[in-house]
Amino acid sequence: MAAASSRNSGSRVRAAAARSKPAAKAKASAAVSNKKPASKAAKPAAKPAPVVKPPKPIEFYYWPTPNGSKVAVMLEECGLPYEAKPVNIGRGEQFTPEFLKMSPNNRIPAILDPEGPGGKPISVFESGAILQYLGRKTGKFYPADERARVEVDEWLFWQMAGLGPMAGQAHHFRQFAPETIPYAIERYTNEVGRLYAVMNRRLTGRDYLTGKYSIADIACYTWIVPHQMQGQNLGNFPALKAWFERIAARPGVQRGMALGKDLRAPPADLRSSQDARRTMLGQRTR
Ligand SMILES: N[C@@H](CCC(=O)N[C@@H](CS)C(=O)NCC(=O)O)C(=O)O
Repeated sequence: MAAASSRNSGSRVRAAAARSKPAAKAKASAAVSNKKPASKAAKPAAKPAPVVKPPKPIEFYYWPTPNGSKVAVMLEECGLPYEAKPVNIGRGEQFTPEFLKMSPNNRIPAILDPEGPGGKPISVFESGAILQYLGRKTGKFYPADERARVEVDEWLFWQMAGLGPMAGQAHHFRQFAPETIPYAIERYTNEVGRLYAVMNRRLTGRDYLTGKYSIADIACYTWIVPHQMQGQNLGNFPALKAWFERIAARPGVQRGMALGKDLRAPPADLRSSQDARRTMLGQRTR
């Protein structure tokens, strides 16, 4: 597995800096109180400010694909410190025993949070489960109110079970399949088009899939980014297009989408690289 991306140290510092502010204030006020003239009666020595340890970074195992980018966006949006650990899925790094311990389905993304429940490490695989975990951990983009949460879950699962897999098949048959199979191309392009129309209807008169910007929007967004590879024209879906541009304008989304950009291989590389083809497209029962 490759070493942590240096791009990421920036976000780690940024999140850590935000957290250290209260400690800095506490120190400053302690310093001010120390300057007071000694009073007649000796006062007990001021308690030293508690040491606030910066949170340990979350280890983020990823490759810059729609499922990997979802989690990158969420980490950036939440301002969580993280260490990016690229897993080159074209070279088969998803099959290493260390990775399979965290992600038994040999798929990215996965995270390892050294400060999980009870302060103990926890690993999570499946992008939807990771988004929910980070949402619960931070209280961000995943409402605690049950009615609002059910709505977010509905659209998150819609993406996980519908949009993602169908768009993935469209990518496969349109760009990567060794032979052109018109039936498969038509079937998956039509199904993705149907799903885009469902989203377009949902987004008509709304800014986000549910009440507020949430993990459901994040999950769907990264799958709409490669709409051209799915044979879709956003111009046919005006509400979806407006939503897409709204999400794309968010700085956290832009930072998340930029993670690992330099690692991304153009589709033509996967089509022509025999090794990557065997690894990615030739998997059988193990
Ligand atoms: N349902 C999984 C799907 C993950 C997935 O398909 N990941 C792909 C990249 S987007 C992968 O790791 N492929 C490696 C392989 O095919 O061996 C999730 O959302 O986490």
